[in-house]
Amino acid sequence: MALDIFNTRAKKDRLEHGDRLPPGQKLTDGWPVLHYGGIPDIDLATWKFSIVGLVDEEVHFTWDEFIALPQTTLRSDIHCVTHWSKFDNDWTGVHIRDLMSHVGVKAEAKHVMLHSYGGYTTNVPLAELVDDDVIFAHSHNHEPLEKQHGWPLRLVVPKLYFWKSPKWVRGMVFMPDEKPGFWEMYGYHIHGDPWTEERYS
Ligand SMILES: Nc1nc2c(c(=O)[nH]1)N[C@H]1C(S)=C(S)[C@@H](COP(=O)(O)O)O[C@H]1N2
Ligand SMILES: [Mo]
Repeated sequence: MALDIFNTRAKKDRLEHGDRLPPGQKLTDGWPVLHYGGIPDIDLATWKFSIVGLVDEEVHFTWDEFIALPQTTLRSDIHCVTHWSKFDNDWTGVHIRDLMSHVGVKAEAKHVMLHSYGGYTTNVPLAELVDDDVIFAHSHNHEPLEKQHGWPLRLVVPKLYFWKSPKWVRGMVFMPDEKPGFWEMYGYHIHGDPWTEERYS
């Protein structure tokens, strides 16, 4: 009876971590692999990262150029729309602000479409992308990313559901308006805030 409240892992996790675990989430010990389609073949020798759209000048990085940018490690929690969360992930790579110092963004730009090798896309508001907690990561918990988790580079936007953190990321397009990416076109929420459960629309 009194223990009924412990009858699901989600309720128990929420009691123990309520301030840190968004509603409807439960903690996972491992790290699930989730993506649509196959793992793209990527060659660092031809890898390119492109910044286009509403920018003063397009910017392109080779792998060597990208990896020469200042390196940062940030710790954050993962919240996946399929109800698992994973605390305390150390991501190492290039902070969004260190990348954006190389980009002149036009005043009309308000949203960004992230593009990945393999064709995946996802949209993020500019103000939530260029923010303290956002990093382009090549390593997780001090080990290079495994292919299945986005090697050589993935974006991490921890304040949004994890589908907004594209693996195998290859560039971004600055846009005036909010436009849906891949999952957003198939019914996922256009914004994806885990704290207000913006899961599906
Ligand atoms: N390129 C790409 N990135 C992607 C996806 C995808 O299908 N393709 N899936 C997203 C979804 S729905 C989730 S939950 C996370 C899963 O990341 P993980 O496999 O490292 O846990 O990646 C996101 N990034
Ligand atoms: Mo997901």
